[in-house]
Amino acid sequence: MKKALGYLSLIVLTVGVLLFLGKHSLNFFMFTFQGQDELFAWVGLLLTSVGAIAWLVVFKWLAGSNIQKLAALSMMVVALIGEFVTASFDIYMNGLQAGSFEFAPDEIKIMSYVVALLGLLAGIALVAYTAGDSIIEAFKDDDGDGTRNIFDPDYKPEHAGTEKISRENGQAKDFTSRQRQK
Ligand SMILES: [Ca+2]
Repeated sequence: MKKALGYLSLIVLTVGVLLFLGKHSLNFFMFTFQGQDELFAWVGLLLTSVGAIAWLVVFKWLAGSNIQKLAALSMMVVALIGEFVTASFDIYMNGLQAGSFEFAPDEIKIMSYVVALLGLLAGIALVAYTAGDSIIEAFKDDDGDGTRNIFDPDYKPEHAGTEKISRENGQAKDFTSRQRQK
């Protein structure tokens, strides 16, 4: 039950951040595509919020080789930066249009960055939470030859995979025994 609440929170956070920054990104793309071309504005989300989630899924469950992992991870970062840039620009434009009688454009600019940065940090935190272990794994040096796993052609992910599963099983056992003691 508690775990279900945890998952629910994670989903609410992910969807919320996706909607918040995604909507601002979408506004920006709508601004660049007018009239009938608005459909393409939605495709633009593949470069930002939706793209970040999609690359995260690719990194975690699809990418096999090191190059594929590196590409997925790089694109995830690119998409998050794209999200930050497009969303902050849209927030800024809205701020300017909303009648900037009391605020100087610079103040609106700073606040736009802060708001978009909050979204970016939430996005990074969600990425770290869902794929952090895999990312750390990719940047470890398991065979100790000085080359990180993700850059190392000698690295065998299958071996690390079984090792990881047995470690997870160990933790699961610890957890249940601790639960029983309570
Ligand atoms: Ca290595």
